[in-house]
Amino acid sequence: MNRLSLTRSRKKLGAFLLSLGLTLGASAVRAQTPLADGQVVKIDPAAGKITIKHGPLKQFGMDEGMTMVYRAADPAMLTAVKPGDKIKFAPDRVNGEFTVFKIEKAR
Ligand SMILES: [Cu+2]
Repeated sequence: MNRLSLTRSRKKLGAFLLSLGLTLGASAVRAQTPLADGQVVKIDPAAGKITIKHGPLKQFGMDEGMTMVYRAADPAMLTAVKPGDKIKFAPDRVNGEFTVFKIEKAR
């Protein structure tokens, strides 16, 4: 291996480690994010989507409550709740798409 290609592969490794770090960082943020309150309006298991009515989520520029569709990070989450259930959920935006990472029934 000549010196130039060694430098190139180091750069690739660096970029890989950086993206790995960003990915881990994002999930760490998710784990810490306080759960939002909401209510299940509709579930579409085939599409892996859930419609949730929720209050303001200022971190996403949602200054007022609304009803909106989220993608479920894991479709299995959608079997644990049904329309009408009050929930606590962990939302985030992934590639511009609102995604829910965790759903718990609220007591
Ligand atoms: Cu919203």
